Amino acid sequence: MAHKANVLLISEDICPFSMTAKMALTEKGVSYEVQEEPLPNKSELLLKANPVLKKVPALIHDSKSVAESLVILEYIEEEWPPSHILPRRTALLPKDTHDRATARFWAHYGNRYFWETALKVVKTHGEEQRQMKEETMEMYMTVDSEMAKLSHGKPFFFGKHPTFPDLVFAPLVVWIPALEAVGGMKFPDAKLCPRITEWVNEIKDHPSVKSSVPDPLRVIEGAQALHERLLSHSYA
Ligand SMILES: N[C@@H](CCC(=O)N[C@@H](CS)C(=O)NCC(=O)O)C(=O)O
Repeated sequence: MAHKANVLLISEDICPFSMTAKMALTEKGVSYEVQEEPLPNKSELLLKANPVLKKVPALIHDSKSVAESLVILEYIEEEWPPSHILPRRTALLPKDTHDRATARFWAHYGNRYFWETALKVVKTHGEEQRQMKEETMEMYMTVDSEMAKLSHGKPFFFGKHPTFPDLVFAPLVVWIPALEAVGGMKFPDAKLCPRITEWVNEIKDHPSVKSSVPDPLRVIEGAQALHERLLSHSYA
């Protein structure tokens, strides 16, 4: 059963960082409301909730705001800590201290390096886009080999349950088709990246992921609009 909490997430439906925050709240069974921003237009509420960076996602809990998706993940894990007794709540970090640090490292890598580069595949064109595709491909391969070592044959980065890095990379389930349709970037072949291919197949059916991502066609449409908007600016 969802726990009652006064939680509002300011989001954009195609934004991978917003999807991660939705997945974390769902994993914890926290009921929340969503305000989807019509980016590039920003509501007064977003500007008030994240006055420094003015980006989604921003979480408002009991009238206090938290910005940046990785900070939001940490907040959610602390505010609704893992519990075996009712209300049961899943852990979003592994138990071992070193594993926790490693989970945070891969979440940071996904947020700061992977997504920033992969999104540029749809935000750029020409030589710059070619370079972004190459860098994204290299990162897929890095993540593939590291995930293979960390997961010890289990479905997710740190075992049977998704943790921070799984939730950071999980929006790929709807972004892979958009990167291909809008940026011409194919997902690596299963022979090249077997572990991440298996992981995508597993995580796409995970309940908190399924309920937090939009229709892939909507992501393609949003990515196309972003591509056209940014290109018309760069030619202006
Ligand atoms: N590092 C931030 C990235 C957030 C981000 O880039 N959000 C984009 C949408 S996906 C945004 O709000 N863009 C509007 C803008 O930059 O003005 C996070 O993890 O929350």
